[in-house]
Amino acid sequence: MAEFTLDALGWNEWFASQSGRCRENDSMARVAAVDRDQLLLIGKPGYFRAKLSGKNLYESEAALQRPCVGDWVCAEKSARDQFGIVHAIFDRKTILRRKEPGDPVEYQMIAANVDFVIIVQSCRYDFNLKRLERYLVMVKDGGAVPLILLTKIDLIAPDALAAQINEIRSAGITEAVVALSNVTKEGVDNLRSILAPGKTYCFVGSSGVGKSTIINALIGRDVHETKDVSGTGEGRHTTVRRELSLLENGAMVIDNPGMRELGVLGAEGGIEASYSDVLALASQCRFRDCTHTKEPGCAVLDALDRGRIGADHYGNFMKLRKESERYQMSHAEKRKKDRDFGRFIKSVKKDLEDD
Ligand SMILES: Nc1nc2c(ncn2[C@@H]2O[C@H](COP(=O)(O)OP(=O)(O)OP(=O)(O)O)[C@@H](O)[C@H]2O)c(=O)[nH]1
Ligand SMILES: [Mg+2]
Ligand SMILES: [Zn+2]
Repeated sequence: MAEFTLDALGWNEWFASQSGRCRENDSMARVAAVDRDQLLLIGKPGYFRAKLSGKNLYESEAALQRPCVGDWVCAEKSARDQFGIVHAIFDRKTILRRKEPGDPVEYQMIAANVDFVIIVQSCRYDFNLKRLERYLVMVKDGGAVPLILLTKIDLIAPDALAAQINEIRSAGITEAVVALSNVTKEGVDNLRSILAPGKTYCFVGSSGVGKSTIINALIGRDVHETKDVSGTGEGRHTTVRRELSLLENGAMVIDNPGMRELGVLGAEGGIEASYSDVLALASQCRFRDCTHTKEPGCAVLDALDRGRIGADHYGNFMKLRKESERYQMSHAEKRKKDRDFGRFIKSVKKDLEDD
């Protein structure tokens, strides 16, 4: 099994100053992936599986405090154990988190301790300045450095690409922009050359923009599944979990599911920009919970009747709205499960104390 130095995995002074929280038999390791209560860690001896210690489970009921990809942890693992035990999580140097849809505002961790976040947009279907600006805010908010990656340049003319870059610069955005094609490979070496050993790069962006494809190209083999996009250029959420991988040159990359999967739709996605006319109308409906299908006083249906908005536009809006609602519902159900699980843990703890 490969051996690693902690420095190669991104260890630095920030974490070293906290190493006092590890126990005698613990060693330091980094979270490469999270699968429910199981963690894939990478440390000096290489990759190994681990679980949270019981004590850590109670303390980390808040989603943001649970270990996520990129975290540094103290873990105890002897050769005969199948799983290591995580005793502590280091304070994060940077965080990447996104707002959950809903009120009050809640956050979901995307990754921890990433140095750079590569914001990916496909210049053919996905390019959107407003969304790019929101991503930039999200990245800077957590302390990482943003980079901008435009993919699929094989699908547009060079002057159209130049116009997009010009649009980015005109908006006062000064971050590095790399443009590439995974088909012709133009620009791939350019991206590779800016990835530094020991640094961690997290790729974010809509589904189908080519995140996994470019990461596979950087790794040199297909470890991340990719899939064709539909005719409309809409992705299909091929990647379902976050995973940190090591490149040959020593840089680390984290793949992510497309942001739609994470529920950006509605809150931060294109729906707002593309349907601002319908949303403005919807705010004038008589009922606050109007579904715009049959209610009296519905401003959206009224505009549809008068031909002020097209039937296609209305249909697409309703389709997206349904999709977004389905996501929010499943999200609420998931949270309920998390709460029930928290109660279960508490009751077990209480039983133990009562004994
Ligand atoms: N023409 C063209 N197609 C590309 C390019 N990069 C990726 N694709 C294709 O776009 C599709 C989606 O690519 P993925 O890498 O799966 O996209 P993703 O961003 O990982 O998507 P999620 O995992 O759903 O978030 C695949 O069919 C790729 O072959 C490119 O530069 N040009
Ligand atoms: Mg993917
Ligand atoms: Zn309405």
